[in-house]
Amino acid sequence: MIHPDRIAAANDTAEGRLSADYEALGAHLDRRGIDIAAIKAKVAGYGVAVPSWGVGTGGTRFARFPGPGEPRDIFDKLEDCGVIHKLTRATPSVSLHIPWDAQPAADLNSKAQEVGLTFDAMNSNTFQDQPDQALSYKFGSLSHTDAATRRQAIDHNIACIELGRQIGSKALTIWIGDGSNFPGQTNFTRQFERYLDATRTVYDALPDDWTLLTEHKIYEPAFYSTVVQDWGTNLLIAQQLGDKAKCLVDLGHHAPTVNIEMIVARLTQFGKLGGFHFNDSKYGDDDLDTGSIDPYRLFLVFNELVEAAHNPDFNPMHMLDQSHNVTDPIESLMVSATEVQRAYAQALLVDRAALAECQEANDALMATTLLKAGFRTDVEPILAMARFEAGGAIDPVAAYRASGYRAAVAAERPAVSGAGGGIV
Ligand code: LRH
Ligand code: MN
Ligand code: MN
Repeated sequence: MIHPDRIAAANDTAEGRLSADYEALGAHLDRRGIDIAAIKAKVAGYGVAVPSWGVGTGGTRFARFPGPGEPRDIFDKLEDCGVIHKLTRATPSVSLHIPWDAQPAADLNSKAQEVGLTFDAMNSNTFQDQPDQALSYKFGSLSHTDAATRRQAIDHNIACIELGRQIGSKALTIWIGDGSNFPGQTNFTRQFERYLDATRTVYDALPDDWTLLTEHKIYEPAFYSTVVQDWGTNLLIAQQLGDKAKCLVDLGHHAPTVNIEMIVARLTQFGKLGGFHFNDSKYGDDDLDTGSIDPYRLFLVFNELVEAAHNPDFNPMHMLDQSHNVTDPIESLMVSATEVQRAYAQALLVDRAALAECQEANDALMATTLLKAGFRTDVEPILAMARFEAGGAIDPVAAYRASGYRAAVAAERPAVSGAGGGIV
C-alpha cells in the first residue's frame, strides 16, 4: 500500500501550480457563467469501477508479456486496485470475474475493507471451460443445444449471484461467447429461444434490488454469428426478461462506424441502459485504454449521460474493461479513470439551454460549436483539485512511480514468464 505521507510529499511540489491553474480556470469558467466548485463537486462524487482482471498484464492470442509483480490472486489484485483508488480517488469499487476471483466471501470482504474498496457488478464466465467442469462450452453455454450444459451455465450464474450477495454486489453481468463459426451451423431463432429461456431462469434467481446486465458484442470468439450481437438483440432480452434486466454497453463491442452515443440515448429513453464497460478501440474489441484513441467519442457518450441525468431513476453502472498489454496496468487504469472523469467534467460544461435552443432553431453549426466548447476546455485543474482535496495525488502516475510500489510487489510476487503464451 502507498502511505499517505508519500502522496503528500508528491503533492507538495505540485500544489502551488495547481492552485494557480485552478484559479485561472475558475475565472475563465466564471466568464462563461459556470461555477467551477459545482463542477468539481460532481467530479468528486463520481466513481468508475475497476475490473479485477485489468490489473494483470493482458495479451493477445499471439503472446502475453507479463510485467514485474504480476498479481498472484484476487487478494493481490485488490491490493493493486486499492492503490489505484488511493491515488485517483476515482475508483471506489472492483468488479469480480467468477471463477477467476472465486474465494470465500469473508476473505474477499476483509481484504476489500483493508484496502478501502467495495464490490461492483459480478461477471460470470461461461466462455471458457474450467478444469473441474463436467460439460464443455465449446458449442455454447446458455444457448447450448444440450439442456444439461445450459443448466450448468445457469447454475454458475446463480452461484455468482450467491457470492455477490455476500459481498454487497448489486448486479450480475452476463456476457457469453455463444454463436457460430459457419453459416448454417446454428438455427438463429432456436438458439436465441434457448438463450432467453436459460437467462430467464437466472433472472428469476435475482434478488429484488439487483440488476441483470446483459452485454452484447458483434463478434469474437464466434466469428460468423454471435447470439447477443448488438444493442437490438440486447434490448429484446431486457424487454423480455423484465424490469431488473438492462443492457450493458461495452464501447469496444460494435462495428467501427457505429454511433454508440446514439445507442446510449435510445437505451436511456426507454429505461434500459444498465451500464458501461469503458475502453477504446481502433478496429474491434481492442480493449485499449479509455480515451486513448477517440476521446471525443467518450465525451459524446458523457454528453448523453449528462443530458439524461435529470431523471432520478437514471443510474447506470460505470466500469472500465481494458487489456493492458504494454503498460503497467496500474498506470493505465489510473489514467483511464481520470479520462472518464474528464469526459464527464467536459460534458458538464456544455450549455444545455443554449444547445436546446440551437436544436429547435436548426442551427447545426452553433449546436456543434457548443459541444466543442465543452470538449475543448482543459478541465485537468478540476480533476486534480478534486483528487487533491479527497487525499489523492495531484499527478497519480508521478506519485505512483515515486512510491516504488511496483518494485516492492515485484520483490514479493514471483516473476511470471510469458514464454510460450498465446494461442494463434
Ligand atoms: C468480452 C468482455 C466481457 C468479459 C470481459 C473479460 O469481450 O468484454 O465483458 O467479461 O471481456
Ligand atoms: Mn466487456
Ligand atoms: Mn470485450
